[in-house]
Amino acid sequence: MAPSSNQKTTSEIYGNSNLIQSNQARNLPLNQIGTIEFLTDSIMKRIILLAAALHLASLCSSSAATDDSRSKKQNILLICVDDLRPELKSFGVDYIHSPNIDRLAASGRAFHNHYVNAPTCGASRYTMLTGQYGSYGNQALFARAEKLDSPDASVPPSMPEWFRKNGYKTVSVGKVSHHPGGWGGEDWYDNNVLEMPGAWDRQLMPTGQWKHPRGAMHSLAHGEIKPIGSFSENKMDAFQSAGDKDTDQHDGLIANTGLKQLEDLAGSDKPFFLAIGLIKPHLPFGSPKRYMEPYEGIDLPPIPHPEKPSGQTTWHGSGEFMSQYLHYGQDPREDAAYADEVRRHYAACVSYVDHHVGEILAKLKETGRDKDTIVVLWGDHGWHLGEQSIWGKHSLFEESLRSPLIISVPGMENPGKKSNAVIETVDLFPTLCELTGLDQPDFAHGASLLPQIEKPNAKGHTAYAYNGKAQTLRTERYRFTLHKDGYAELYDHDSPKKEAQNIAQQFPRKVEELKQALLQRAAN
Ligand SMILES: [Ca+2]
Repeated sequence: MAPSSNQKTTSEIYGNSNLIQSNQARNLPLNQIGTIEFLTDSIMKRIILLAAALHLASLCSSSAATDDSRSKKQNILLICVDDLRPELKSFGVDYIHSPNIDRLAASGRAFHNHYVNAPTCGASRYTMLTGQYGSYGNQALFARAEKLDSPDASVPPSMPEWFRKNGYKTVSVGKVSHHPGGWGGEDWYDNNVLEMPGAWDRQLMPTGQWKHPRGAMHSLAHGEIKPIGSFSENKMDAFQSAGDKDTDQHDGLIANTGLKQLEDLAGSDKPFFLAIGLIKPHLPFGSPKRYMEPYEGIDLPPIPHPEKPSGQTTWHGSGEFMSQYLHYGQDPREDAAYADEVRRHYAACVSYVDHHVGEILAKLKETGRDKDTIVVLWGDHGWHLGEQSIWGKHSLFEESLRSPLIISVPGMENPGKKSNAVIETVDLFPTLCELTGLDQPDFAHGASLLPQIEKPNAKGHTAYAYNGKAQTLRTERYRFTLHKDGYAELYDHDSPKKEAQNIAQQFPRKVEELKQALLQRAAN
């Protein structure tokens, strides 16, 4: 199973990223990087700084507001975690060992009803990074990049590009956009094919013994990577507990590179936007051995609503999990002991990621930049661990769409109080602009979460999502799903059955009301 070609060292990646920096500058459309805009920017910066200072004075405690760090904009540290459902102690899952993310939640605002806009990596990251709803599919950002090359196309800047244009140094480490590193081409390692042109001053992806970003994306210990064509043969194990060191599985490398970048950026005069993307708990569920220890021999709570839904829904046959990985004849849908084994390995991956989050937060504190850095932790979508008889994502049920979002602002009031407001991923872009005093991106589809950050009891709005076959709208009480053929699902979260019972037939007026609301959201 050892990969055979295209090995590059980390230092080469650093070298190539310098090349990318110059390529990006050359490729930026003139209307986004023109001289007039730069001249205007210096004037705008003063206005923005004044507005930001006034705003932060009201948001922050007096000690934080008088800190020297207010002389520049606050930094952003964005930690993206792949396929992380709210499987965390701070989100109510008691048996999970997640002390570091829990500490972040205790210092900030944990959004317990954050919903992604698309339950798959590429399409969800598109919405987070552009602030706009987009097409469904993992190639959404590459399709956007192609449009940038067209002289007629009008493509608004992405979130990192928006910050970059406003004086931030922007750096991406690991899986931030869909491809770890943000490149396309063979083995996702062609530095001339960018997923997000203009976004990053530096984009880094350590590969180590996994050889290339495609290998690192689906990896296990000892450099094992997922072979191409794994639907039919040469599959890899679905889970694994192996290795003594954190770098014996791949995320340890991403964390180490992220720590170095954080150290470097912390000493810079410029504000920074650093995004670090960890790949676990994405399949295969592999983590170093010690992360399994908290879960050995413990009883897991029963899987809620494990029955396959009847009637037309967005249920699927768990193809990614069942067909692309080895299960040695076992099936968690029919075997409770095997189901728990899978759940334990997912939990171990969560603890592995949590450890790296702890390292990153400790480094931020060590540099002193914790005083002027907004920290965001975002899961790109959820994952069914057997609920509705699904092992995977891609559905439009709660388990696929709900994911953790934590925003911690230095000096914020009521830290540690959770928000139950229904909010969605596209809200992040306007939120970070408001928090840092940047101009609002009027092209973004979301709403700033400043009300919920200031007041944990503030109401939210509705959350819209899509998966290519259907669209869905989550309100505070209901989930309404509309299929392309017009079929409707309606679920009442105030009822004991929640999403285990479609009540659309009984409540046609509610269906019509939510259908109109959904279509209005889809049209925007
Ligand atoms: Ca994902």
